[in-house]
Amino acid sequence: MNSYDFDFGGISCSYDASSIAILPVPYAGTVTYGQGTHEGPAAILNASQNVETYDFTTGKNLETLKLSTMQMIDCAGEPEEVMPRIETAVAQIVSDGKQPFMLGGEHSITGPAVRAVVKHFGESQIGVVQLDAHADLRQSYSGTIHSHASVMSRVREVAPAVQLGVRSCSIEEAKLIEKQKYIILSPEDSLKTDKLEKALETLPEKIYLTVDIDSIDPSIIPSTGTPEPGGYNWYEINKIIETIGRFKKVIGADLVELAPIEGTHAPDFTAAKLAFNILSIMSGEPTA
Ligand SMILES: [Mn+2]
Repeated sequence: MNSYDFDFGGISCSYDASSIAILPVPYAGTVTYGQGTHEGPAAILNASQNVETYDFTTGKNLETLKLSTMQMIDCAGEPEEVMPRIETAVAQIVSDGKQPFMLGGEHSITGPAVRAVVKHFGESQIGVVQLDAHADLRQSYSGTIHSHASVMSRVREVAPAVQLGVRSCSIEEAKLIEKQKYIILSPEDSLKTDKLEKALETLPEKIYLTVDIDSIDPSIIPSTGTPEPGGYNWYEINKIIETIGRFKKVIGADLVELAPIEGTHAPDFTAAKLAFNILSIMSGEPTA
């Protein structure tokens, strides 16, 4: 399953008329544990066809979103070849005045997307919020600086970041976090509104939001490369996303690391619905 015939959610604006461009990036080049993240974009696009566009709990009508779904990025080749393709595609979307929303793919794809938005909006204009089980702060991993386990090191080279939901890292990363005074909140701390607001206050108004699906508890999402117990439940992650949307302007986002398990479609559907909720805060769609 490496191709798709779908527009996200069955919503098909022309690219010109759209305000958000969905960019599927089926990259899995540096995966180190569970395989299958290259199938994530197609699984999310497929599941999104079955998500009700009216949300009874929030009163949001997602049919009002102006979405266009782009061709999948060609992810064949070494990371040094693939990363520039991603940066170029995201740069084009933002220079056309649209918000990029990437469907991964493994987490390393966030690095070039953040570089593109920082180049477009200017240094110190963009902050990054990451929802993730892992700190992803290794300088390099398995011989490449473009590893999923290094993505926040790449991000922090170009933009300040707040990392939420983190519950796993190496001792070297823990020392780095302490030395650099990086703002990294556990799932529990990030759910305390005062702590979350204080963390968000350190960032510029414009935010790139990167959501690793493993920030959610693996009992809900077993379909991910590196599952880590102790994550958010459905209501918790949405509460955090809502809070980010209330305090910041989300100018770009991604949802990464879904590795679909054949026959287990609830995680794919959950990811598609989460994508809808992220798109909803990006568009500023009012809550009833
Ligand atoms: Mn990650």
